[in-house]
Amino acid sequence: MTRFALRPFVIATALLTATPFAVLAQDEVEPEPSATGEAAPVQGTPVETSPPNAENQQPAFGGQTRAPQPAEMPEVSTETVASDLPQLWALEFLPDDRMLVTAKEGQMHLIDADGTATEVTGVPEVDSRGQGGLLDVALAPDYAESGMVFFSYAEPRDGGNGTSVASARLVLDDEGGGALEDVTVIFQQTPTYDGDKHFGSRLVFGPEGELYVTVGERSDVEPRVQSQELSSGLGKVFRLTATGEPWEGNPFADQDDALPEIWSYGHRNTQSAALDGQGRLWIVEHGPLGGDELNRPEPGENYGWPEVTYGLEYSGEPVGAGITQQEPTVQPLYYWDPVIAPSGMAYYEGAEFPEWDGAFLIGGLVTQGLVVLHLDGDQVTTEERVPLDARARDVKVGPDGAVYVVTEDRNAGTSAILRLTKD
Ligand SMILES: [Ca+2]
Ligand SMILES: [Ca+2]
Repeated sequence: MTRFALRPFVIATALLTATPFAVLAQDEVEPEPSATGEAAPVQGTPVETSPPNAENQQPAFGGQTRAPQPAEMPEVSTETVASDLPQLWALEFLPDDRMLVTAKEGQMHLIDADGTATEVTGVPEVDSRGQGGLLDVALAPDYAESGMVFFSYAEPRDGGNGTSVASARLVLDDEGGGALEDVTVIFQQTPTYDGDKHFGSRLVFGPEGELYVTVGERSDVEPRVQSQELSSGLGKVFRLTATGEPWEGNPFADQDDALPEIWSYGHRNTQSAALDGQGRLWIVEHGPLGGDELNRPEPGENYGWPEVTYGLEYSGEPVGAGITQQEPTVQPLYYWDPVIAPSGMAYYEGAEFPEWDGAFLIGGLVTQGLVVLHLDGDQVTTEERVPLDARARDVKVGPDGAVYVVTEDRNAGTSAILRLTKD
């Protein structure tokens, strides 16, 4: 069963209750044309109006889900920067303001200001079946001097595949493209598993140059329980050096039978990660049927999956014993039911959208747009949505302060890049 398969009763629910700002779309089928824009959002009321998948669950604290919409919501203008690109996964801006993008099937491209894409050669072979492929890319903190880039991908291996991280030097050419040189695999998530789901991943450099790597737990019932096992690399956040060694001071470095690269555990499938203004790592995890989670992973902590979750199995049955809260697992700071299906994530600081200063912008695959979370400390105070009528795969704040969103059309196997400015 795939991550996005919805059962018929859920589809029926969506058809009956979908509203312009709570589109619960069946993910394997192109959704009905959205009614986006026909009604104005109402401040003070939650943007999510569909019924939860899990009817009888209670949040651990007020505001943990369905936060109200903010008083100030900007009008957003959208223009298409580039279209008919291969299906993309990730976007980063180079210091020269060009965009470096990864394509799921295993290519990288540089995109210039007029939307022209030119290939970057040297990407290793990837396993692009299912949710696999070439995944995230990150620039080294010293990229301007070193030219080093890091990328994650579903690596074909003996006996299956797994998420791996490689570094390379990006050598730009005079034709608008470039080449990856000195490609080195610095980290391999283990164990290898023969599947096509839940590879994660995101790569985020922290303020000291530490590299956070988020991964998945490979989805199936047999491997997913390894999220709780410290000897397994499934369902973890890792903290590494740029050469893939455990970062000094990692929480399990001195513990027998624990992987020293682990930062936190009990995660499901994390495709969304960003630093906040204080340099702290935040992530958003895919839940199953309900139960997408915002977390701020702290060292050595257990985030519960698959023993503690607000999500249900895709069958509608409880996950495990159906436990939503249990010490000492850490509660999500916020959760969604029904899901948004989180992809990329950015922390907004910029002049274009003063209303969004200090907010997280999260791409929604199922919700087909941006989710904007405003916080006070670690508490989510408001949630707003920016409908884009397309699956949002990655989100970045551009050097101009505009918001850039990678969208994908899986049926066509194409992507576009949208530029969002204030109307
Ligand atoms: Ca990235
Ligand atoms: Ca959790």
